[in-house]
Amino acid sequence: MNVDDVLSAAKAAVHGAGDEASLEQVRVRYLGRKGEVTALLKGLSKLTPEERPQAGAAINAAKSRLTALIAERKDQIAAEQLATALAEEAVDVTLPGRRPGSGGLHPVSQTLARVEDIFTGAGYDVFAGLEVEDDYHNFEALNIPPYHPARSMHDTFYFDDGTLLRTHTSPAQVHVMERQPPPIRVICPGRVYRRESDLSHTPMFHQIEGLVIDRNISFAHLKGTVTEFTRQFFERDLELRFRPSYFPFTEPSAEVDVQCVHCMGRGCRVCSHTGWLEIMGCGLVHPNALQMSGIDPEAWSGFAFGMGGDRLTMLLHEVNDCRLFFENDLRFLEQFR
Ligand code: 2U9
Repeated sequence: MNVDDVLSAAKAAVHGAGDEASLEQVRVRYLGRKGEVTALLKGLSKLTPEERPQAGAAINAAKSRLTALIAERKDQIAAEQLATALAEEAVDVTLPGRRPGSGGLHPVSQTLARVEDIFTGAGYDVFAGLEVEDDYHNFEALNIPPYHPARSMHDTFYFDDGTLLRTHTSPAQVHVMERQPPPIRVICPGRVYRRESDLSHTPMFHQIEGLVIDRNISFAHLKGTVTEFTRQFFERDLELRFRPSYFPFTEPSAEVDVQCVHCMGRGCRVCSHTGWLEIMGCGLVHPNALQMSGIDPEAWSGFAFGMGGDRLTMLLHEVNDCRLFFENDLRFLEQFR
């Protein structure tokens, strides 16, 4: 084969190489130690001394040309690969960005707000009070003197300085009575603490208590208030049942059951087949509790009620395990946004 034929075959091969690896194969095939151009150079020895300079110059020229062509093609391939990569990895800057996830109120906070809305709509004030209280406001002012058996039910967290974590929100109402002359209409939502922890008790839980003090307040006012509240809270007309009970701070006292919101009273797992769900405790404020906070029980009377915020949330959303509200698993919480 002569130089021109080898050069034109090599040129075609260089153009046909699509990537660096096949270009390298072409280089080896023509310019390698056993390559075709190298073979032509080796063949020079067979020529006469007269023919050799011209033939040698032609082969060297072909070799330089081919080397340059390979280098050029190598740059081309690199440029093509860069262009493809840029096209594939292109970012569409006109696409909308990812928005940060929005937060939401915890389902129990939503329940507290829902109860507050219902009562503020009826003219009540909201007073959250403080979580650290003293023995007087948490117990004594509520007709729970030292050694009263009710104290043992409250399993209190005490601090060294004589203060304690409130075991109910009732001390908030005591502060309202001390500061404000009747008439009083107030709702007190918040966290309360008791030293108990098992399947149905957590050391911190939520309560919402209400207090009304006015002239001639009777149990009828309490029943009417509770009935209208449950109607608004559950958005249904549900049967109510008042069972006699005992609290040191109310007399008479009652516990209120609502017709089961799941089975409408027919009996199901949620209501343990009784048809009823307990939703609150209530009663007429004990005269001693009025007296202790400077309100004359001969001139004024009142009613009070207390509910568990976590329990109300469970009933409203048909959740059967209160631990779910404390684990803060977003997959659970996001369902209430
Ligand atoms: C004052 C006078 C009376 C608040 C009341 C209850 C009944 C009651 C429980 C409900 C579920 C606590 O979270 S729970 O376990 N509460 O049954 N609470 S009457 O009575 C008061 C409060 C303040 C000055």
